[in-house]
Amino acid sequence: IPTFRHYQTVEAIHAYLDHLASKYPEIATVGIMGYSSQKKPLKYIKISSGKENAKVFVIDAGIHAREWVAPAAATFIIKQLVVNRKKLPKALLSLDFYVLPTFNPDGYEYSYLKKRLWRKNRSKNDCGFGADINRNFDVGFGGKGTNSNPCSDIYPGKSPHSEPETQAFMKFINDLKNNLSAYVTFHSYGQYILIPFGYDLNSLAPDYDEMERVGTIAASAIKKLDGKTYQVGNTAMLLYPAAGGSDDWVKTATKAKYVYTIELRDEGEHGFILPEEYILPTVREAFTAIKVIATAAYRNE
Ligand code: 0X9
Ligand code: ZN
Repeated sequence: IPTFRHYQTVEAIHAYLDHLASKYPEIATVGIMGYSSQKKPLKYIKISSGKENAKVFVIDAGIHAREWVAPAAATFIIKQLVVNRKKLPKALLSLDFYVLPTFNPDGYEYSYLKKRLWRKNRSKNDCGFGADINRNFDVGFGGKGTNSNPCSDIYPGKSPHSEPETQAFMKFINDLKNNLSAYVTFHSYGQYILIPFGYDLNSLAPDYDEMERVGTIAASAIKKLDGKTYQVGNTAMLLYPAAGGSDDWVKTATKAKYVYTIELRDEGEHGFILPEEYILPTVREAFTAIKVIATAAYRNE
């Protein structure tokens, strides 16, 4: 049972999902969308509204191995949606949530046990191991913010969708896509609420203005917690252009209106190595953003 005082192993996070599914079988079910290159399950939890044809909200985290606070945020959100269900507003009770807390379990474990600043997955290549899963999608594949050297941290893989984690995720989204209304992928760090597209400059996604409006509400709600500032804007303009991201792919391949990449704490003081005392305040910020986005998704179509 996570307390959010410590970063958890992949096994502990997966065990928590199984625990919730057995304790709350009416609400929570666990599934496996596929397997990583080292054959770890890509485990997700479905938190059901119990309503037929409910709108779907997909949340993932941990596409980058070293961004440990992101899987913690996804785990906290799961806990709020399942264990603290009685406290939830109607919008959150009316959506079906699918949460994948560890998108890159091989990389996370490698970062946890061997090399703290590892970013990519652990698939074999000519340099050794690893493709950046967030460069492996087909939207602008191999373009800005990528490097074809397999030793690079932003190596996109040998071809679009070459990585097993990418393939499993795509199949999973394709199965849900008719009802998909919102998608949030958690990363760290920088404190940004990023809006597609990110593959190139000067390319705003459909619904950009609406996403910006809702993102701005989320940032103000976050500010009321501990006074932290999250900047809201287009990925390529606010952060940098980077092709092949999961956000751009979801926005292109589905009808989801609300698609964001959220970069959690901090602003660079500790960077990826965020001390454990900041886990709880950070994951609360993540859940606050999800509440705002879910409310908008529930109201708008
Ligand atoms: O570079 C990334 O993949 C993300 N930043 S991070 O520092 N966590 O690595 C930002 C991704 C934003 N989305 C796209 N560029 N599509
Ligand atoms: Zn990241």
